[in-house]
Amino acid sequence: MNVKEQLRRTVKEQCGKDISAASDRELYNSLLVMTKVLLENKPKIEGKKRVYYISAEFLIGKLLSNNLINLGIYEDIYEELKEHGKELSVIEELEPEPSLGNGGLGRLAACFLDSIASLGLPGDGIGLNYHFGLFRQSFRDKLQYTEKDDWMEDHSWLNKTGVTFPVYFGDKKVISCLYDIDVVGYDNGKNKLHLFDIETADESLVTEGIAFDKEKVEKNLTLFLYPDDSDKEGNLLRIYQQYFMVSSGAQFILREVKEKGYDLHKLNEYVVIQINDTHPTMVIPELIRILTSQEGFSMDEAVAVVEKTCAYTNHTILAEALEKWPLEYLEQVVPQLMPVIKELDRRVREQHKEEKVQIIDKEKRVHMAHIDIHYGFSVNGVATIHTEILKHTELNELYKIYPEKFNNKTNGITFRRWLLSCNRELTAYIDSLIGNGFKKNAMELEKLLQFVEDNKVLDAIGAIKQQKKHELITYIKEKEGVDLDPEAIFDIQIKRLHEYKRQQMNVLYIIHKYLEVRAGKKPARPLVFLFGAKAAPAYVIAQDIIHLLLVLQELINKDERVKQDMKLIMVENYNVTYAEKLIPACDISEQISLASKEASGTGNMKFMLNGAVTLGTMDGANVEIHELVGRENIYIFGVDAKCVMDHYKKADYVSKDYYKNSPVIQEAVDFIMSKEVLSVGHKENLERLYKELLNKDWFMTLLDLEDYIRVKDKVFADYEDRRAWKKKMLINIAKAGYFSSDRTIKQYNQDIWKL
Ligand code: 26V
Repeated sequence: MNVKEQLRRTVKEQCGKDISAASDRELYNSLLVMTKVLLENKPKIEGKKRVYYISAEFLIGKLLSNNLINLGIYEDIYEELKEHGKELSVIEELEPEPSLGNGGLGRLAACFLDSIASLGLPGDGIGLNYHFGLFRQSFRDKLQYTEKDDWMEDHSWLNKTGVTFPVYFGDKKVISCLYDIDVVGYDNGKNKLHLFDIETADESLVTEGIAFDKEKVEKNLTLFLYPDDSDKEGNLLRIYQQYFMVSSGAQFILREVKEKGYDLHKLNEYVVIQINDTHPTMVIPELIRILTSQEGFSMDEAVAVVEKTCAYTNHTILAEALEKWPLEYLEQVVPQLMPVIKELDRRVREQHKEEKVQIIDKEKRVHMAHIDIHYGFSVNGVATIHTEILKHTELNELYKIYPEKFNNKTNGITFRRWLLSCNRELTAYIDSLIGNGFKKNAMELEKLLQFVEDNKVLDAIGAIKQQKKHELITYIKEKEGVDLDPEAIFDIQIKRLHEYKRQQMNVLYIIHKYLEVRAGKKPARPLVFLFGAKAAPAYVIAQDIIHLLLVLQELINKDERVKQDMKLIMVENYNVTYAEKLIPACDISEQISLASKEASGTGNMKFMLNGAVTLGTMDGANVEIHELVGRENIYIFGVDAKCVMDHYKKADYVSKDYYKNSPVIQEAVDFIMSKEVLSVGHKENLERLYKELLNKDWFMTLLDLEDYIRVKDKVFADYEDRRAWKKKMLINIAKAGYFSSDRTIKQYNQDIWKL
């Protein structure tokens, strides 16, 4: 039976009617049922050795379209629906997006699962099934509000397996239940994403917004992703979650190995565990605990095999994000792990005197990354510059002990989602130019370079960008109620809200521009500034930046004097689905982190692939984008990482000096406390942000602001040479192949996993 016939039959069985008579909801349900059957029938990818990618986050996004693409039936389904007057893109809107991640780290994990399966490698994800994921964001009174995000439905991609494991917190026992989501490769077999949950989770524990009783662990454990960690209860809950994840995961892995009859003493020949940031670090002591207490291993034997099995990826150098748990907290939550952790610490102390490499420090805090580095066989950063900083600065003392463990794996993105699915028009056009080889070998995109002087091709690429702008405009009108001009330049910054990413610098540029336009200096064409970002609930300054954005949005969009020339939109509840609409419509990709702080970034790669030009600092993967596209095809500004690190070392950056010496900076910063801004905003938020910029500015916004303004003005001017701009677009697309996560995963496999 062909797919079209199968769809007709499924709809009939499920809803008792024809496709044309079925509602979009009924069609969505039928598509879900049918696709799950097809997934069920896909062979599991097998091999002697399997990688387990353990991560507290998997930001998988909606799955329908991507599953249809990977199963190779998207076009047939699309056509069959169309013939009956139905739109697949409308139907898929009904699928809820599971928000099981904060940002780049979780999305990377999802891209990796897609590539692992698409390359036919045996590998599964292991994580947690958060009932309400990360919060849903809403804006009221120009402030961020947080609500629970109830993404789970009775019928979904999630399959209950019936497999359970006991997990102990001291003598408190909970039962861990395994749920699976099938991960099908592009034209390949399938792996699984294993998500653990507790049977006793109680959703009624959530009172208002995302508030809940943090102490009833057996009820709240899997309700939310990373609950508020500003207080002790929040921190303890995080440790509970992490241990629950790794204990379930370790038991699951060992069970698979034993079922196959493998010898646990050779665990590393059958299993490799990739530890995604420090959140799953306790898998190391947990495996050692299980092997010694239940499998008859000596401590030496257990340590020897576990350290050949585990590999660690670092995703940040920010001190506040590098986990150091108070020993006392661990003792309270996981007393059974303490003898192991203390023994691991003792062994390190015996070998190394340097205080900076110890597992338990003088303040009795456990450095999770140090466990990973001493007791794992590989440590990798996520972009060249990031790995170099780890080796020579942040983790230098450890690098000196284990130079052979350190390696770089520059991040990548799955082109199935970030090109084939989100930009079908561009995909089809590329296909018509260079054939479809690029879908399996992304480097073939370089074949596009032969068209760099071809006006017809350049115009076609420009026209596709216009079409995607029109689609975004319709979406934004519906979601945010704002009208946008398709002739405008679309300048977009979408990412977690954090001072190091410097959304506040973009805001200061917008203030500067607004004052200029208001004074009569009109831009050559309208400018649209788009933002999307969630801020951690306890991160006060981040809330203030959102507030300023929303205040300016009101001020600017209502101001008759500038209405034709500029618009500012902060979209509500930015997520993967929103990113898929924004990215194809973007002209200028804002990647403006303080050099040295953004480990890699992956949004930068998604934008480039869709023909946006990067405006960025020499940070993270921007450095590699710059190298690939050349200086004509990217806009770089600001100081470099070395300069930033010198400032930190000498503690000689004084933001007020930059403020005092520059009328332009002064005018923009002072506007935050102007009468007109205060008349629509809250003094408390605005004043706090103003003072932060003047008295602290830890991420050196004012240091780079003037250069940012200069270069950004040049970008807008250059956009007017339409032919030259379209060439830049084409070159960015052509050079994006390197950033396919297929390349990244091949490198992980060659250097680390060896599957
Ligand atoms: C998370 C948080 C959460 C609460 C507020 C403070 C804070 C500070 C930093 C972080 C980062 C945690 C690790 C992370 O998400 N890293 C990101 O990993 C991406 C994938 O490798 C990479 O592209 C991003 O540059 C990096 O920030």
